[in-house]
Amino acid sequence: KFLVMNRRERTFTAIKPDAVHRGLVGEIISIFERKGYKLVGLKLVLPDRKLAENHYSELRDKPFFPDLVDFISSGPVVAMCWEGKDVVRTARKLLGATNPLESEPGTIRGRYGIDIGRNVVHSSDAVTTAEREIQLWFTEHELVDWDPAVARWVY
Ligand code: FUP
Repeated sequence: KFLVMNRRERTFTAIKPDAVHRGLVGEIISIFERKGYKLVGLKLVLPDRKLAENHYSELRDKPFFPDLVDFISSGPVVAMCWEGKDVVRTARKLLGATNPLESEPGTIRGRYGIDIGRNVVHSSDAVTTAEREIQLWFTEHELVDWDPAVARWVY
């Protein structure tokens, strides 16, 4: 029973405006697809300040909060929901550390980021955070519950 639930874990991942501007959207989606995760939600959003503030509400007292909100609401964000085994923690590994000096070269941030404030991608830091962020960014009917095992046209 645990395994079944675990395999359906979902996370919220976002491609930030810097990465959209730099043409990294396909590359980043590809990394999650090839890792083996299933895309259940995908849209391009221009987040308003309210959404950006709400998304980062836990950081509201940090000195970089105003810049962070400006940045996230400045340009398109690709909002995604990925599903699969341990996806919350694995996605964080694929992203790499927040600080560019600590993100390993093989990770998304390690490969593409040099600035902590423009660090290419976001992904929920815990299962409970993921639930909150998925609800914040997606409506229920925007999440598609599909099963790759029933794709009868793949031979
Ligand atoms: P992460 O979960 O890796 O995105 O990291 P945090 O939640 O700690 O930070 C959220 C965002 O705030 C980061 F993606 C970038 C920004 N940030 C700064 O701009 N300066 C900092 O010193 C720390 C974080």
